[in-house]
Order: sequence, then structure tokens, then C-alpha cells
Amino acid sequence: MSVINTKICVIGLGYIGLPTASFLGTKGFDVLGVDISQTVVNTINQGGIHIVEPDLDILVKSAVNSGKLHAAQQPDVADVFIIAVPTPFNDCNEPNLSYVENATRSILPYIKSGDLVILESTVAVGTTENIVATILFEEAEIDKESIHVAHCPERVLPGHVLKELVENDRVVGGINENSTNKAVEFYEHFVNGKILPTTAKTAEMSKLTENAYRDVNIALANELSMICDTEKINVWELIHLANHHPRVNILNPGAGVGGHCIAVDPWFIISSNPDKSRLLQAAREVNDYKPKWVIEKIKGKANKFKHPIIGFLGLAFKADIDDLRESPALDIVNTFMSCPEWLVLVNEPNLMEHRDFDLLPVHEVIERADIIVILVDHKPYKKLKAMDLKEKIVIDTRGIV
Ligand code: SAJ
Repeated sequence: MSVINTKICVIGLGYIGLPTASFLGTKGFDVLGVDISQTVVNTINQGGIHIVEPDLDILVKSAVNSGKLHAAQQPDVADVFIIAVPTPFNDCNEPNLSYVENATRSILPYIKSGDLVILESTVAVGTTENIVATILFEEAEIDKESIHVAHCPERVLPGHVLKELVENDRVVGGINENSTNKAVEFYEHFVNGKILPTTAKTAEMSKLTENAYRDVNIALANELSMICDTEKINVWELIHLANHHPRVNILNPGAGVGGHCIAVDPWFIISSNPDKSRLLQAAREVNDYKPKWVIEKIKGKANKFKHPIIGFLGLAFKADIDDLRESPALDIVNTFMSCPEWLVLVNEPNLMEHRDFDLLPVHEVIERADIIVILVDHKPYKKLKAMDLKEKIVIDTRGIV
């Protein structure tokens, strides 16, 4: 496969698709990015971005200006198709794979013998074979042996996407050996990390396992934080000490687990294996309970004030990003917004403004509030000293002060 003559079509220009498409464009591939939204397509064709990720704007501009990245609402003929569409969950925690199905069907008119189709979206075990490959083989009018299909789950950390896109090791699993080999060869063009070949099903399970591992580990930390609160033990000191053991590495407690990956992906395993996934279900329960526990803690402290002023530090789903999707911090703040007897003050250093809140400078929140609740471990908060907060009631969910 030569970079110069290879046309790539990336379906879905979101948090994974757009960085991937623009990165491949800067590597010399001819890239067509496809998105159902006309606004997204227009923004990208003007060299702009619609999501927040450090340095992504520079990458997109460079790929678009060099003529190597173009966006459209419809796919076109290509040698490699990368599917990076969302896989949301319904209210019963069952995955909705219709975006993957639609994306696969959208390439049917353009696929030809020898093409490689890669599914990067996080999916339930079996999806690459049972949905993507099956649709292609049954509905494309070409010899099924000649299309290559593989799953290569994205593993990049929001906030570090451009670095991790190149440096992370990649698990690549084809539906047969030819597919695996073809996909490995493709990723070798632009990934510096190791390329680890396997089967499609193992690749799917590997991605789910990585996020489930983190969910379970954070659940342990969150459970310890609630136990330590009762026992009057400093949980951060406890974890620090325990982690000095050469084989212990406990993650950090917080206000809950947010974002669209770790709090979601275990459900892919649970929904297909409800009887065998008791640990994963318990971890989800603990992590989902943590924001409720924080709310009760705040209410307990607020009881002694007639009209308490509560200052919240942080709204994002994790440190040093502006992403509020599935943010436990946002849920906690919203709970108090609806109570007329409480005055709520909010600081979020990564946002200029918010539709529902007046965002205030951190020093103003601290000065005016009776109770300070640290919800996110953003860098600026790490400069806060216990001194700055003296005479205040502090609920520090992240162990900052
Ligand atoms: N969190 C804690 N304590 C910790 C670490 C995280 O409470 O010690 C919380 C965060 O505050 C946040 C949530 O967990 O609310 C998730 O944050 P995260 O940084 O752990 O992960 P994500 O969701 O941003 O990205 C994860 C990554 N997966 C792993 O680290 C195994 C990333 O590599 C994946 O590509 C991404 O999910 C994905 O797209 O699946």
C-alpha cells in the first residue's frame, strides 16, 4: 500500500474521526471525511473544527489547506474506509448499533474488490463480523473474499488525542487472516506504537476490557473514599501508602465517573453477559452512586445555614478539558440549581461561558461561598492552599487541598 495513491474515507467526523482524518491527510493520504451534519462538513472545509481538542485546529487547517482533507455528506470510492461513528446506549443500557449499520450501508455503492474496511467505534463483541462484514458481504455486489474487514478500536485519551493517535500501541483484529494483515500494514504507515494482530472478536473485547478495568479500579477508589469518610481516614493518604506496595496501583476517587467511554463501555459486556458480569455491574453501581453521595454530603453541611451559598469548582467530566458531556460535576451542580433556598456559585476555568450558569472567577467563588465543593482536579485549583479556604467548609472530592 503506498501512501500517495491510497484514498481514505473516514465516516464520522467526531472526537475520533476528525483527528484521524486530518492526521492521515497530513501524512500524505487523500482523505475524504464524511459526516451527516452539513454544518460540520462546512466548518471542516473552511479549515475549522467543531470539537475541542488541543492542537486539532492546527492539524485540520494544515490538512485542508494542503488539499489532502476534504469533507462531504456522502462517501465516495476509496481504498480504505474507516468507520468512527458513535455507539450510544438506550435507557435500558443496551447498545444502539444503528449508526454502525448506517455507516456500513453508506459505503456499499462505493466499495470495490481489494478494499479495506476498518471499524474503530467501540462496539459489542461480534459486531465487526455479524454487522459490518455481514452487511458488506450480503449487500455489496462483489466477491466477498475480496473485501477486508477489521476492528481496530480507538484508544486515545481526550485531551491527548494527537499524541496518542501516533504513540499508542494498536490492537488490530480482522475477520480473517488476510483482513488482519491488510489492516496491520495500513496502521504501520502512521503509528509509532506496536501493532498487535489478533481476531476481530478479541480486539472488540480488548477495548471493552481496558475501559472496564479502569471503571472497576476507580470504583474501588470511590468505595474506599466513602468508607474512609465514615472511618475519618484521609483516603488520599491511604491510597498513596497502599500504592507504595510494588503490586498495588489504585486510581483516584472523585465526584463520579463521567465522559462517554468508561461509564458506558462496561455495559457492552454486561448487556451481552448479564449473569456473568457481577463485578462490572457492581463497579457501575458504585461509580454511579458517588455523585449522589456527594450531593448528600453537601446537603448535610448546608443544613446549618438558612440560605447557604455553595461554591462549586469545576463542571467538566474530568481535569483540564471543557467537555461537560456525562459530567458528574454538572449533575451535582444542577441538583442545587433547582433549590431556591440555596445560592449556587460556579467556576469552570476551561469555559468562557455557560448557557445555564454565570461562571465566576475562582477567587470570587471562594470569597462569597459558605461551602466550597471541589468537583474537578483542574490544574489552577492545585495552586489553592488550605490557607485560601480557611474559615470555609470544604468538600474536596478530588483530594486537592
Ligand atoms: N476518573 C476518576 N479517577 C481516576 C481516573 C479517572 O474518577 O483515577 C474519572 C474522570 O474524572 C472521568 C472518568 O473517570 O470522569 C473517565 O476519565 P478517564 O481519563 O479515565 O478516561 P476517558 O473516558 O477520558 O478516556 C478513556 C481512556 N481509556 C483508558 O484509559 C483505559 C481512553 O484511552 C479511551 O480511548 C477512551 O476512554 C475511549 O474513547 O474509550
